[in-house]
Amino acid sequence: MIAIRKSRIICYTICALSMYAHARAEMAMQHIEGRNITSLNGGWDVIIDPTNNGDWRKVWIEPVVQNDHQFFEYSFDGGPVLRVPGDFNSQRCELTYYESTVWYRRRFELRPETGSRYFLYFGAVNYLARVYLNEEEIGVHEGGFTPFQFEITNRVHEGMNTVVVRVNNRRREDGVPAEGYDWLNYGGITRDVYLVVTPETYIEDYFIQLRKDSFNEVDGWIRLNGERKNQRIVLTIPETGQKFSFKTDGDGRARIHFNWDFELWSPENPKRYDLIIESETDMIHDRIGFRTVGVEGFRVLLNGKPVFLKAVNIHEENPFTGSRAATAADNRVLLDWAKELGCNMVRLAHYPHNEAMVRMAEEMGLMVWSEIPVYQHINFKNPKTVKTMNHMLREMITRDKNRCGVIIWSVSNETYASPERDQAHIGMVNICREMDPARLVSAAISNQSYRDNTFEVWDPMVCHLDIISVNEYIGWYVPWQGHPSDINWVMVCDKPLFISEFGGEAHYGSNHGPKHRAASWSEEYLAQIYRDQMMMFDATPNLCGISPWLLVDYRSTARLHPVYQSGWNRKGLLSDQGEKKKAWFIVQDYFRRADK
Ligand code: GCB
Repeated sequence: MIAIRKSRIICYTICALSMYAHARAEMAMQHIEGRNITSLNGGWDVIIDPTNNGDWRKVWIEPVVQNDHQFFEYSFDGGPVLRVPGDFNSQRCELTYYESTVWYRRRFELRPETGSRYFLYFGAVNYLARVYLNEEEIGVHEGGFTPFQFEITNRVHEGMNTVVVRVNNRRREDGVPAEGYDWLNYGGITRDVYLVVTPETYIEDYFIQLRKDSFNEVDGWIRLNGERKNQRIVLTIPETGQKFSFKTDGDGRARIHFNWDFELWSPENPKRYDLIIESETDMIHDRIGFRTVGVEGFRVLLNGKPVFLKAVNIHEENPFTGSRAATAADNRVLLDWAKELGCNMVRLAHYPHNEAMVRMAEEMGLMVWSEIPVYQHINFKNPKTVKTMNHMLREMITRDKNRCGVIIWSVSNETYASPERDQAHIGMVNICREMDPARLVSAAISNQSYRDNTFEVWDPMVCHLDIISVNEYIGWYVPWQGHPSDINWVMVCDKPLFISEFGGEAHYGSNHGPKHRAASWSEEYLAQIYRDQMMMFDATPNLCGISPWLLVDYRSTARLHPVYQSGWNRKGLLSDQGEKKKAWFIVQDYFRRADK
């Protein structure tokens, strides 16, 4: 009898558990640095859990020994401590290539006040995050490069509170990116964590940019979150002495619409304005620039004038430390190099980089190409994967839509054509246009053929995009089929052409074997690829810009040559120590010429 009852209880429990869905994280509020925040960065206690034992041991529950016979086979106390923000791979040698679970714990003290709301904000956690507060699960987030938050107003208590995060960076067949990619899979709480305090009704989000094709008409919106939906909003631009007033509707939304002759943002004059948005219950400061971007024939126009996109590809990695770029100093190293090269744009590959990087690029006069990690081996047949990529795209646009520096949203890199792929892409392009009609949309494509010196771009997807972005490795993965100046381009539709990737590998200072062989890994071989490419660019009529792959050598588990690569992709114009390869100077010269 007792046995029957027990099995029933077990059955009910299992059934209840299988019905239990994890709560999904909320989309993060706009401009986190402008909020009332307390940093939870610093040392977090961790449990390294390669085989996920922490799940059934319930390590989020603080173990308390009750009697002489009891013990627990886990503890955060006395274990390793990892730095947040930061990837775990570069912090302990046993984690160098680790792709599994690490549990993080951090405590914070609080005296909650009535009338305030509390949020836990994560800049990014790669890849899956499950978050617990005070021994209860509060929700999950999927995706390694976008921010998310949880409201914890009703869960925090006076005194000490404990956050535990289960971080898992295992590659997933249904993930975005999927299982195969050419960069190091840095796991961990890689970006800032904040405790955020807001008023009961707070300014959740806003979009303040110029209307498409306009030089002076701001068209956007502001959204409140909270009980007091109907409020007066005042937008002040102290520098111009302007004040604009709006009213939110029953959904807490106000349309922002006004005209003003702003000094427009451009690489030569990266002008931004201090802006104060004030509701009756909240206030936030931001720095926003205004510019317009569009396409006319084969040209990209910035503020109505043709601009040649002098870009470089960048991974979010500090080569000196071999770790995910996580600090302002890391961002500065990369962007200073891009400026020195002569760039007016950076392609932040292959995922949204940290928000401070995008802001810094804008401040330095660098236009930004921003991308989600819909990369090569993505499984478009799986509706769950498509849902994940759409959500990531929304998170990216939500975060950076007020950054005038961002001129292109890229929805993917080198995906393989199929009906499901096409459908998913059209869906993503529509999301971009709905959320943000004032920017260009593209995707780096590689569905093309190169025969008899004719380069044919046949991927029908490009016709849905504003510019055609092609990754081509002529001279490296594909040998030249004729003289570079005699190249013949065949395009599936007429649009400006951006070469989003090209290049080859060289080991800095390498001088082994004959220079005409790729297997020499020599700088001279790479320099020749660049000379040939430049010749080809000069003969490409609809070219609107180029972006070499890439700024600096970077870590990748896909690069196995023990002498020349040793776990590094060597396509950098700079070595991992920042030394300039010969190809660097060829690009620098080309960018100088492009200005004339
Ligand atoms: C590509 C990819 C980039 C790779 C690069 C390479 O086409 O877009 O992520 O790392 O080639 O080095 O082969």
